[in-house]
Amino acid sequence: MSEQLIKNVKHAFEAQFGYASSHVVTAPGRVNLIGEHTDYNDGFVLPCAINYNAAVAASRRDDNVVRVISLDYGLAVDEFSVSEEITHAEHDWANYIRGVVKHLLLRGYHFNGADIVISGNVPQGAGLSSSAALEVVIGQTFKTLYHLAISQQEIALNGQEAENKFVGCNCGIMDQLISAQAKKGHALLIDCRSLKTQPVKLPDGFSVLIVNSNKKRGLVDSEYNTRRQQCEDAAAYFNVQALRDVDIARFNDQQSELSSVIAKRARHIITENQRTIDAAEAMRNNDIKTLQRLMAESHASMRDDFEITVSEIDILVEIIKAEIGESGGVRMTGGGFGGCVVSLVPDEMVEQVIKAVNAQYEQQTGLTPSIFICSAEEGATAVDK
Ligand code: GAF
Repeated sequence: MSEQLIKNVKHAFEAQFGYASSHVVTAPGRVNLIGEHTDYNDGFVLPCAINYNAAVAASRRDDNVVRVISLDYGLAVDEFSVSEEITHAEHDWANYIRGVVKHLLLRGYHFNGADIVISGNVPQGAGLSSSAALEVVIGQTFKTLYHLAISQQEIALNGQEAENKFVGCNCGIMDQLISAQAKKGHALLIDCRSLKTQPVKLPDGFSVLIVNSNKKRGLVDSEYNTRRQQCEDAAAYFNVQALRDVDIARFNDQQSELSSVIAKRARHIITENQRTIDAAEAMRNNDIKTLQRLMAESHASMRDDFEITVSEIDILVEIIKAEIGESGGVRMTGGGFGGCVVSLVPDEMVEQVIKAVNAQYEQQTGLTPSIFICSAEEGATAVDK
């Protein structure tokens, strides 16, 4: 799938700019197996990168101009100068690029201009991090073109900073970090406080099946920011830097004066952190039964305590759960309010699960699902010269 994407950006570069690109760079979207909304609470997450990417063909320019052509927006063009004064663009997609370039400069990296053609096949608005893939691919492009001495971790932090400060979404670090640092065949257990990562091999004989509910996500940013504020209020109540610092015993002991809504939000984060650590351990031990239970508990916690699922997502989870029983796991993935479910399905049951989803989901919701069988892929990389 991404070979086609790479061909497309290379050919379009030559057709649009009249010469061959010097480099092609890709960065993947991601799916989170468990650990939802824990990243901005300094907690743990367990995502893997998927075989859907943002791809760039690029070459240096020496006139301080960045000229970007987007294949996904009908060859729309954005042009700006390399300067710390970069302002907002007319097109939303271009703001991710401008934000990344501006923040690289603010971090003290020096570089000149670039010709860029960009395209992606990460489904947009599905909770699979098409924005993070875009931020990371641009950081990786300037690193590659100008041999910048920037680590993969800093490319991720820079992408997050661009999204927080330039695009205006207060996201955590998970999506950019997994897109920049993922390991093929593995999920990464990320400690979002220290940013240390531990690769955890995906269980043999299982497929990562993602189903997009195609439920249009509404109010995502405002609901996301509200959840974030509620978590900060809870951390202030417990007098800690972040909810990462509260365990369930302390929560049960001291939560009585919290409002019921804030208590539910905090309980999700505190229990989800522990589930994420336990899920990584279960994966290491090939203990699918435990993994299945933790994913089911995570889903229930997102539905009942954090209140970020919608009925279409709950229906999808039930359809898949009824097929796989205790042989695999399923839960909502990503920020919530629509988007996708992720499931770990034994290879021999994949066809049966797809059949069940196709037969039942549309009938129950009126929406047509999109189904992706994914592999866990490597993070951002320059693919050729
Ligand atoms: C979105 C955010 F961008 C991530 O940082 C994370 O908080 C996630 O929602 C929820 O786990 O993808």
